[in-house]
Amino acid sequence: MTHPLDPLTADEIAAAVAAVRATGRLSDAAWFSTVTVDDARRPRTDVGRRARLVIVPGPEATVIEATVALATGEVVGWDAHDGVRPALGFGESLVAIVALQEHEGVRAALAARGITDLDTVQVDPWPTGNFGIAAEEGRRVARCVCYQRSQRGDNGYARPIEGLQVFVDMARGEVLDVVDTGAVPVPAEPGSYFPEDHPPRPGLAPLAITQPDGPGFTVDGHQLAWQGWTLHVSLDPLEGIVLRDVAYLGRSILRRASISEMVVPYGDPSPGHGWKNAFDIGEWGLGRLANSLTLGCDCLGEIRYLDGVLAGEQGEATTVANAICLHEEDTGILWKHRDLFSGRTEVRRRRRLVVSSIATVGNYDYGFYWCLYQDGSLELEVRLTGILSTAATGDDPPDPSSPAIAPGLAAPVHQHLFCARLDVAVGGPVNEVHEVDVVPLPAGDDNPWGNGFAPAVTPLTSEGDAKRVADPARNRSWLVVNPAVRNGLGRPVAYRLLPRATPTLLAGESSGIAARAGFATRNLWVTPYDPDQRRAAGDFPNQHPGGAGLPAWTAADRPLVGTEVVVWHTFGVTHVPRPEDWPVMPVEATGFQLLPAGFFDRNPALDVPPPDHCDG
Ligand SMILES: [Cu+2]
Repeated sequence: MTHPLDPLTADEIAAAVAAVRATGRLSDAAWFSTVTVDDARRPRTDVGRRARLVIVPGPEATVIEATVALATGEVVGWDAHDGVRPALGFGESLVAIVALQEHEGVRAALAARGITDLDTVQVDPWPTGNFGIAAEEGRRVARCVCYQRSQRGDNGYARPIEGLQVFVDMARGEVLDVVDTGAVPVPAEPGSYFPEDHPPRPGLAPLAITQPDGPGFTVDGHQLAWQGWTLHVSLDPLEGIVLRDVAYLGRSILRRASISEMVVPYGDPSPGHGWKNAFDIGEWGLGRLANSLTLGCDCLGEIRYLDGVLAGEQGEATTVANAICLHEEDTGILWKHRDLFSGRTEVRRRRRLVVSSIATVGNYDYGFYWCLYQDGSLELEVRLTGILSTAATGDDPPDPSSPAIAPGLAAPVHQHLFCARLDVAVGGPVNEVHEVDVVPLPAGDDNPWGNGFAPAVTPLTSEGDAKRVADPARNRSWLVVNPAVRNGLGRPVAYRLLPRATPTLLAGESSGIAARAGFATRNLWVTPYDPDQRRAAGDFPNQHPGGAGLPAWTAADRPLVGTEVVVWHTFGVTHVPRPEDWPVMPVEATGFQLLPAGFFDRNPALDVPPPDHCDG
């Protein structure tokens, strides 16, 4: 089955790239940041399938967005944006590393630390951010930090080469500046997490998950069906998994859902680390960095996979095999009651369909798990693992913003803040969003014992009203309501966005990152649907001075009533590193839930069959 917004095929990528090359407007130096299906316009505004290409024409800070009509091969859009950068290029990252390795000043700084074998030096290019450095104007810059490996397969993060930052013009392979604030001893302890150094513990009994008749879902192209759910699943080079047209029993819930941006700001204010932050979508890309998943390792059970077809930087189609894992999981009980009067028991097992992918972004690994349940609820769980970003401390006393995790080694505190973009269509396209707090009622004649509490509902009628933060003490949630569709009780149908206890950005208001990651200063934003408003920090956050995306769009304070709306939910974790997070982090999870709230007239999972041998 094909969908108008299926990801581009390899042939379509080739045709789109050929079309823009045929204009003669690109030099040989041009490279392609992303080539994707153009989904800015919804399918119903039928312009046919189009490709959207983000092209980097040369070494300047200029990006071209081109649009190609795939039916005709016609280039129908060509917009040059000056002063913006795409996500860091993989090719350019290698250019930056080579430039650093060949630079005399860098070699001298390493030699002063007793390091002369450059084969042992791991170089990590970071997005440089925007700190008003004049030399970065008009350039695409990486700020590189280094680690010393004792051998190639080591965990380099065990041995930071502290006090050294190298600014490189990635496009020109030019070292702009070598900042050396002085050597700190490289920690001696290795950071192995490999089995050869950790003899396996005994006693792990075999656990087999089998579905002898195959899984209970069907996959047709990118279209998925399971237990009443239907949805379209694909991989975007930046956003990773994208869900479209999510419906239950044919009733619409979401038109499109994805993580639109994420940022990892660090809280150590020292010169070596205070600049660190990364927009892992806009500056790197979760789909571009998606792993090929392995049966029995990343996913267990009866698995089906979707490949990701993406464009390489030279415009060639590339395939990430097994980029998205589809499988069912048993997660305990769905519902149960034992009737004490009759002795009859009814119990149902809870099954969920999990759509997942894992992206490795430098030292971190992020797993994204979209889960659908038989009771009409959805959940996104993000699992964070991988390796901490580290600092060598020598004999310095521990700093509260950079806890010690191993001898001579610390890890700066930081946050991982994700912004889900939920193009909602609960029971139809026109939705409203209401905030619901559960609050005590004032004592009085209506509440003589003072025990009363009740939900207090506040419609969020404009963008300004809808900039909200989570409040777990009041059970705060946000209802997405369709006033035009009523349930059997005469009430508007709705879904509830239930946040976890989740932070907002902790960097101060005056910080550059607060301007650049404005989306992270609130847990909720709501905007009227606009096809060009896709990513929470704007389309090009790399080196952006700030203000783009949600803060800019919502400054107009547009009304949110009687219109199609997009719900943006910022969630995540504040990570204070523990020794137990070293040398590799046990998974930490964050996410949110979407629960039907009057969308159905009763528990929609009464018809889940009882398990065998559990009758009465
Ligand atoms: Cu972390």
